[in-house]
Amino acid sequence: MEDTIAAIATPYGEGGIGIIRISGEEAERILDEVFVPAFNTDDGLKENRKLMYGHIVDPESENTIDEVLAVFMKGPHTYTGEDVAEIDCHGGIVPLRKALELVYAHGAVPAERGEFTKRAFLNGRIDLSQAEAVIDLIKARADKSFDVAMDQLQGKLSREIQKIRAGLMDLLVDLTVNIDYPDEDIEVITYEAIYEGLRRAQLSIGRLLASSNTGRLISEGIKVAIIGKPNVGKSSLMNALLKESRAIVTDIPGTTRDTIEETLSIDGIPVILTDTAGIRETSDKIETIGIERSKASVGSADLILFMIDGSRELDEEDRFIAKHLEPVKTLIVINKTDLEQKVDLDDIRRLADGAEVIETSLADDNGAEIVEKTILSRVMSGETQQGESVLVTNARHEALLKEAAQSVGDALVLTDHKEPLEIIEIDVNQAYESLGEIIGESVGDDIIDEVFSRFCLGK
Ligand SMILES: Nc1nc2c(ncn2[C@@H]2O[C@H](COP(=O)(O)OP(=O)(O)OP(=O)(O)O)[C@@H](O)[C@H]2O)c(=O)[nH]1
Ligand SMILES: [Mg+2]
Repeated sequence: MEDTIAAIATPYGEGGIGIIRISGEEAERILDEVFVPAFNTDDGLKENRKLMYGHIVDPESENTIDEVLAVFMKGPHTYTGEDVAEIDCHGGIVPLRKALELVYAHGAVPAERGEFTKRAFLNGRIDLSQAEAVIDLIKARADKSFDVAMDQLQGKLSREIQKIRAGLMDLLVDLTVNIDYPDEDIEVITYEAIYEGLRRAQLSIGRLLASSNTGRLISEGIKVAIIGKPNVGKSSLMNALLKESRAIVTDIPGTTRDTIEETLSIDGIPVILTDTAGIRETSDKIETIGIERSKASVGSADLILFMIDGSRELDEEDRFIAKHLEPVKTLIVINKTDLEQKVDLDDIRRLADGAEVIETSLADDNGAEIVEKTILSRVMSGETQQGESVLVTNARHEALLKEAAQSVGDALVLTDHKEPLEIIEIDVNQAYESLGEIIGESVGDDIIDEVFSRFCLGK
């Protein structure tokens, strides 16, 4: 953290402005050297947080590099917690590169991915789960994904974790006192009290874990694959959900040859939708490859829309596909209900036992609505529907919560068996540590590096 770092903070390409961000002890000196204000102010550059108009000038050659606005912000009340300077250049590749090179020539070093946010974390301005929320916020593809990231950035998850940890810490203090000074005149902790404290932690951790499935889907998007034999209306459904004619639709079976992926938002939830080639026996080389891809997308999907043409009788092709689907991940969509129906609902239920079945007609303008509603209810299933609850969106957090739940569970069993306090204390401590890793207390450098490697440059 001794280096002063610099990077372009805006996306690569053309735009109104592009911003160079500098952070570290040398930020003020570097800005002073490369920036010439157009107007003399009494306080000069030292005037904190004042946006100044002027030019970036190479002091050696006296060449003007760009016409800019610049600001200096004294730490610690900055994004990184350090002294920060920002230069608003013209948003082109060349002015930004030239200005950045000059900044490097005057002593800054290139920032690594996420290094500004990493410094904010290391300087204690935000905790690790808040830092992770920053990148989720940037990558959010739909409104709800953004909302949960914003909640996390503002510390909603951190506070919940701290509350559980505080409860465990109370337990640890009581346990330690009773272990270390068993003969002293102090209040003796009862197994009942330990049990109660652990139970409370277990419930809170369980609530967070229960939200993680929904949380992940909201944050990363739910992967939905439309599967079925040829000509059942898969591409028609894709187009209806996207509200544009993205995929080719014809009455010729085998129209779609390759998988098509598009992202859309249903009520603020990102959905990554894949239309696939109809699965059937074929000798066509291209179609065969397409069908392989269809099968592959079954594996990676969170939800499979298995489409069946209601106007035709179930056949071997439908049965073959059904055999390869997991019922819990499958939603059977019987399409073409506007035509005379030849399928038998009971047959279909037998086809994929336990899978939910809906009926629709894409000949109808609102045909996709029932599909949208069902996808939504899948995402928002369970107890996580209340807007107020904290959602766990991150796989790292989920894994640590599971570890903590395991330790608390073990401690509960030991308490139940009235095992020695020393042994119980080990598990309670372990749970406390696992939860601490979520907010970045007691985490190793490798984990920190991994978290920030997901970031973009300049953030
Ligand atoms: N009557 C009626 N026709 C439909 C309905 N949905 C789709 N179709 C028609 O069915 C035919 C096949 O539709 P597609 O969407 O291309 O079917 P697909 O499943 O993508 O077919 P492949 O790409 O060949 O696997 C087209 O002529 C559609 O217009 C529906 O609900 N009712
Ligand atoms: Mg198609």
